Amino acid sequence: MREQLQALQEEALTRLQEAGSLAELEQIRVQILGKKGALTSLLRGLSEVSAAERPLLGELANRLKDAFNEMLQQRLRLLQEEELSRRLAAERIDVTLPGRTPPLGGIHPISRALGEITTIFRSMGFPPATGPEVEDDWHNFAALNIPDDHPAREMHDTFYLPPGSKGEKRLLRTHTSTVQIRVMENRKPPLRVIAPGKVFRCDSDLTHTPMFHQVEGFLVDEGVHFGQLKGILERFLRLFFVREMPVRFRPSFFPFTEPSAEADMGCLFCDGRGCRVCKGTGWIEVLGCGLIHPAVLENVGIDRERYSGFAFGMGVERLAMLKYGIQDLRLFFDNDLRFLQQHARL
Ligand code: 2U9
Repeated sequence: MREQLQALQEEALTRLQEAGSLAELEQIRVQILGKKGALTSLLRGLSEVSAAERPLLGELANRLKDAFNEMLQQRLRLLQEEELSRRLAAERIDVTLPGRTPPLGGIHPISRALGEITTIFRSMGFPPATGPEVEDDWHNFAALNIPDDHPAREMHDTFYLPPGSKGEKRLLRTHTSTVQIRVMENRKPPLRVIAPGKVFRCDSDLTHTPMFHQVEGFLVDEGVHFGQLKGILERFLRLFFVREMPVRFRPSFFPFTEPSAEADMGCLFCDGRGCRVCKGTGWIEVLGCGLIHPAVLENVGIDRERYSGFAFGMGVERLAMLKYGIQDLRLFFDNDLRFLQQHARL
């Protein structure tokens, strides 16, 4: 029995040493310590040996069991570590590989231009304000000093909606000045905001779409003058187009500003020498602006003797076409994937 135990010890430990996988280790454990295992049946045979030999053999058997278990644990740890290293090597990820671009769409060039314009004006202290697209006559026309017989009110320019529940006239706003009227009605000067958003005019041809985007802006305070307006707009144009260029202001007319002006910038495509884009003039019209008409201030309850203000307005499609070199206004609205993939920023 003693020899058998010794032989079993040698055999068991050698087999553990040589086992190459966790499954093999488990198999050996069952063959030695399992119910029908070699050591288990030897131990069962202990009852047949003489009482004098039993303690010694019992102790031997226990030592074998301990040695076996210890070696088993050791091999188990080693093989588990090997297995983990193998898996880590096989499932390694190269985090320096460039990411895959998911086909989730992107930022439309109009949204991109709106974002860039908003960022620039925010940096100059003009936060964005918003308001409803369905408006009433007061906010879109009357408050802005646009008289009843003004051509901009004619049916072919304004989309009128069925009257509201109290019979009031309703329309789609034709400019975002409506938002600024609401800001003036609800807050006290000094005021400074821009109003980016959709506007609607019943007009559709090569250079007009019935819906387009505007950014208007205004400032109301004491002692506001035209020089400040010129400075703000020149700085905006140079930041937006990322270029130094000359800017000039030509007298113009709007019912809501007095004096009024249109701003031209030196043509970016020919540096003012004259080309197709600027129709040979060297200048491109980009903005309208002026000092807020005192009648408008009065309409919203701002003291016209104490306060003055400037205002400006620009068409986002036009600025985006110039900045990104887009030739045709309709491309913004066609949703042609080739155009979107070329111009949409992800
Ligand atoms: C208030 C008072 C005055 C906003 C202004 C313009 C001049 C202008 C056009 C540019 C191209 C519209 O998108 S466009 O067709 N806008 O020329 N807008 S001054 O004047 C205001 C605004 C709000 C209370």
